[in-house]
Amino acid sequence: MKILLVSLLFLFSFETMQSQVGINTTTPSPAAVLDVNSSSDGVNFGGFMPPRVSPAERDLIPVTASDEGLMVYVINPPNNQLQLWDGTAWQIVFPQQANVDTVIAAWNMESLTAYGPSPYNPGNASASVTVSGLERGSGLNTSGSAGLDAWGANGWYSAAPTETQATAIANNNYVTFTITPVSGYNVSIISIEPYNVRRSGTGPTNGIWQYSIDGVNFVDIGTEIIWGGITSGAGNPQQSIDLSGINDLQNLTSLTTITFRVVNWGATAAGGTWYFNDFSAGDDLIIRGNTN
Ligand SMILES: [Ca+2]
Repeated sequence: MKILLVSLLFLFSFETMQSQVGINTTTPSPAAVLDVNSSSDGVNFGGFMPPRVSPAERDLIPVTASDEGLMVYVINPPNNQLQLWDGTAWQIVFPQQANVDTVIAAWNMESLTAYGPSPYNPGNASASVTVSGLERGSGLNTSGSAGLDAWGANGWYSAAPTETQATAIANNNYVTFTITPVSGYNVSIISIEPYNVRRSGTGPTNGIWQYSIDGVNFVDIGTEIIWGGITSGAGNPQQSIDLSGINDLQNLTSLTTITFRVVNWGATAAGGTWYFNDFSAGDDLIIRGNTN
C-alpha cells in the first residue's frame, strides 16, 4: 500500500510539473491534461467513474454559466442518466433520447355528442406523462344541439359589443388541458400536429393558444388565429404549431405541470359554437414531443 501511495504521489508530482497527470501511466498523452490508463500491470483493469448523485444531490451542485462541461451520473431508477451541464441546464448525454417526436397526448373526436365530456381524457398518452382532459372554462355552455364528432362548447359570446382576447380570458371563455411528466422522465413538448376547428356562423372567429408553467400566468404561443368560415362538418384545417423553440416546454420533469389553453373571442351570439373537430380516421388533436 505504501509503495502504491508513494508511486501515485510520484506520478502526480512528476506529471503535474509537466501540466499533465497520468493515472496508471508514467507517459500521459501529450494531448491529455489527465490521462487515465485502465491498467498498470496488464492484468487488473478498471474504468473511469464520474461522480454519482441523486437528482436532489445534483441540484445542490452550485453550477454557474462558467461551469459548462461539468458531468455527473444521475442515479434515478429506472432513468439513470449521464448528464452534462451546458451552462444553463443539465443535458442528457446518455441514454440518447429514447422516444423522439413521439405522441405525448392525443384525442379522437369521433363519435362525441353533446359537445363531449369535460374533462375529456386523451385516448392516447405517453407513459412518460400524466395528462388531464380537455376542459371547458367556466364561461362556456353546452346548451342546445351540438355538432356530431366534435368537442367544444357554446357560450363564447359574453362581452358585447366588442370581445377581445382579454375579455375572453376575463370571462373564462377558453378550453384547457395539462401535461405533467411522470417522475423519472424527461419530456420536451415539440409540436401540435395539424388539427381542425369547426364553428357555427355566430361562434368565435378568433383565438390563440397559450401555455402556463404555474397554472396562473399564461404566455401566448404565436399570434392570434383566424379559425375560418367553414361551418359544416368538414371544419377548418389548422396548421401545425412548433413548440420546440419554447424553452419553458423543453426538458420538463415531474416538478412542472404545463397548462395549455385556447382562448376564443369574436362570437356574435350566445349560441355560437366552437369545436375541436373530427377530421381524420384516427386522433384529431395530437401533441408531440421527445421523452426519455
Ligand atoms: Ca378522428
